[in-house]
Amino acid sequence: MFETIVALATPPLKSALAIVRLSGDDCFFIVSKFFSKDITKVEKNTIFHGYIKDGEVTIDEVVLLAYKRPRSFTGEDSVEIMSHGSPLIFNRIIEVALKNGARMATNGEYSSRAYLHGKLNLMQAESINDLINAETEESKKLSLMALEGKTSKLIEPIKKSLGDILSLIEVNIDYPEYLDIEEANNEKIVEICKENIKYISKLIKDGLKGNIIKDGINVAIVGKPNVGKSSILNALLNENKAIVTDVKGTTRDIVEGKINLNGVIINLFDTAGIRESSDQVESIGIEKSISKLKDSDIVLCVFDSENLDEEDEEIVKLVKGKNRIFVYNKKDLLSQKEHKDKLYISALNKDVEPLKQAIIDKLNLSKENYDNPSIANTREIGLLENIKEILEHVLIDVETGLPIDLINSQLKNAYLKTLSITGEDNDFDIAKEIFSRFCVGK
Ligand SMILES: Nc1nc2c(ncn2[C@@H]2O[C@H](COP(=O)(O)OP(=O)(O)O)[C@@H](O)[C@H]2O)c(=O)[nH]1
Ligand SMILES: [Mg+2]
Repeated sequence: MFETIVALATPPLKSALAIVRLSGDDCFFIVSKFFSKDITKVEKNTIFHGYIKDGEVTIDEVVLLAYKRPRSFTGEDSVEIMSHGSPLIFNRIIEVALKNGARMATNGEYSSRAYLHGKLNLMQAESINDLINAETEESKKLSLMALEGKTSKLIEPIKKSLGDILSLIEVNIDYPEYLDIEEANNEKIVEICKENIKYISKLIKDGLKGNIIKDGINVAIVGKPNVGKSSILNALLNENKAIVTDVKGTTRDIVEGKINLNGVIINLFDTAGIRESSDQVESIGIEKSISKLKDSDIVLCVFDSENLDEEDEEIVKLVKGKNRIFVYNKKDLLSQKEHKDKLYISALNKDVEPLKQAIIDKLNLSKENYDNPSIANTREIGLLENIKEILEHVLIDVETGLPIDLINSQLKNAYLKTLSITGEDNDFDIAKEIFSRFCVGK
């Protein structure tokens, strides 16, 4: 039994029109109680014109779309009421719907029902959220490919080959007397595991790239005081966002900005200069800088072009192991010859193009990363990593001669994890967790 849910599908603002959406088993029955026409007999998708009523009181003149299941987004009987876009009107429509037996939809409940009724798989449902939140054209394009089901197709080969080998092993375990059935020998298992490991590694690699295009990356600007970090932020943003002075310790709190480089959102964080400081406020700022540099994807390590000292060396130590770019600022003041391998810029002269290019190079994105579907979702990538680990384990176990039924159970586990990527394992708990991140009305 699917209760009838109601929510506003358009923004809660004044506009020309608003859409109130209902979906559920009793949807047509409930709507007929407050609409001027009886829609309970609807057999196919139909458009109506009529009035929303609360008893004798008319609330609005509307256009109503009735979708007969299964030909609706959710796969249930659904209604979209197009009213005039005044909050007074759409809120009243929701109120009468509630009064007549509907209940408010929870976060992502429409998409979750579409998933439960087999209209969307989990990857597609997740992509709806990505599509709505996409900040660049490029990110929107990737999310759309996922919604269209192109991304889920990437999982098919894993599902197929693991499914094949599992059934082969099962047959061998259950009917050892049928010798003509192809033997699921170790060689075959090893071959399939190796093929899948290779394929999954590529999916993960591409997925992480896709994830950068979809979600952007965090870049921290760090260095000792006065090297020009805030000036670099301002030059990259092309605005005077952070305060710039020649007083050491000017920046204390983290200053944020956002730029779009080749369709990738770069979240920039200008930080307090790192040095020994006895000033309480500055010290807190420095602690923030260090924690920011630790959880950034890329760190821009800024130095003065002219001379490096022990303070700079401390910074180099701090960013050890991070994905980093060494930036030599104040190129305009450089008295000696430029070193050919170093990246020189002048934030003062807004000469930061080489830095932008260095960030783009670090991202290492190819045309394929922008044009092809990829599994760019953290949950999905996590599952791929699990599957890969299991298969790597199976390879070791085959080598050490573990009995086939134990290997079989590991392969089964890998297969189940493959199904949970698309939600075909009916693991509704994962689904719940995902849909709770949606906003109501989707
Ligand atoms: N000559 C020159 N001065 C710069 C450049 N970048 C920043 N400065 C100056 O260096 C001082 C410190 O800059 P600021 O951006 O506040 O450094 P921060 O402490 O690292 O954030 C200011 O006086 C800036 O005008 C540059 O490329 N060339
Ligand atoms: Mg600063």
